Amino acid sequence: MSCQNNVSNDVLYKFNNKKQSITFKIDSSCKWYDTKINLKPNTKYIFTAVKEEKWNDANIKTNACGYKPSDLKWYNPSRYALGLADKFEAKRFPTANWFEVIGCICNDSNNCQIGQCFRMFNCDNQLNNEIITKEFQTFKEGGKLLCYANDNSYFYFNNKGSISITIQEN
Ligand SMILES: [Ca+2]
Repeated sequence: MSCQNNVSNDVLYKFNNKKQSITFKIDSSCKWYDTKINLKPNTKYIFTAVKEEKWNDANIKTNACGYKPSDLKWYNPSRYALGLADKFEAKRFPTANWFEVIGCICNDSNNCQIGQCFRMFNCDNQLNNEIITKEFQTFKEGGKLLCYANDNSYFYFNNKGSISITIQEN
């Protein structure tokens, strides 16, 4: 399945008042998912996903925090292939998990630098409840929010499914 980016081109979502929230679905097969959401500078945002909502990297089912090769069963060949790939920093955002949601504040996906991207959730330290979240993320510069499932640039073809993300301005 190729990338489905269903956000209409002529709709530019904006947060008009505080406490407003916007929910959208990121398709894992999109190298860049353009949310059309403009985030403001120096404003607090809360990002949330549901732990039970899953998407697939080939045959690996995971959630918005993704997975580490060591999470896979010993007999899964991906465990070793991806472990080796990690040594070469083969995923787009090397310090995040495979298939973790990455956000970028970047108006042009062709010219988006890694420094404009961030881990959308606090995946190294999640509370044991049914949501995945990161509270009070602020950005020095505002701009359009682009997202992706963290993967190797050449391996989006075997990605399936999408995950709902909610952003609330606090
Ligand atoms: Ca993949």
